[in-house]
Amino acid sequence: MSRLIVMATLFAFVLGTGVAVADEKVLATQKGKDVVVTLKSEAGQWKPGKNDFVIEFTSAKDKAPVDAGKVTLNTSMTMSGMPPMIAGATLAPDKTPGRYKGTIEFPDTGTRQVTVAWDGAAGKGSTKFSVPVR
Ligand SMILES: [Cu+2]
Repeated sequence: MSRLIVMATLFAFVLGTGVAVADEKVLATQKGKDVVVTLKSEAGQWKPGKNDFVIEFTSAKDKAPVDAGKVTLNTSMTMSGMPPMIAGATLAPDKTPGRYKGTIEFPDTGTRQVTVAWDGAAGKGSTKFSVPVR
């Protein structure tokens, strides 16, 4: 009886994990000295309108999840003849350590300069990279 329950729990766990991984494609990865920041979403790219995405922080040494504490993500796009277009994301920690869920909205296509900043027990840092919206 108890073995059945263990089996069922394990099965549900493997199934749950498998689905979560299969559903997400990498948008961008930025490797820092200590931390690797990975941006993922179901579509694997950002589009105009509302976008759901995930940020994961892992150790550059052993790929273990890193609790990044308070995380912010801001984007900017330079367009000629007008001030830069700024968009920020709302981020909330997910159930898994080092994993954050976010939503961001873009009015148009074009390459965004993305700045991710974090401040937690494991340290403070920030990184910049670019992501196309198409
Ligand atoms: Cu624009």
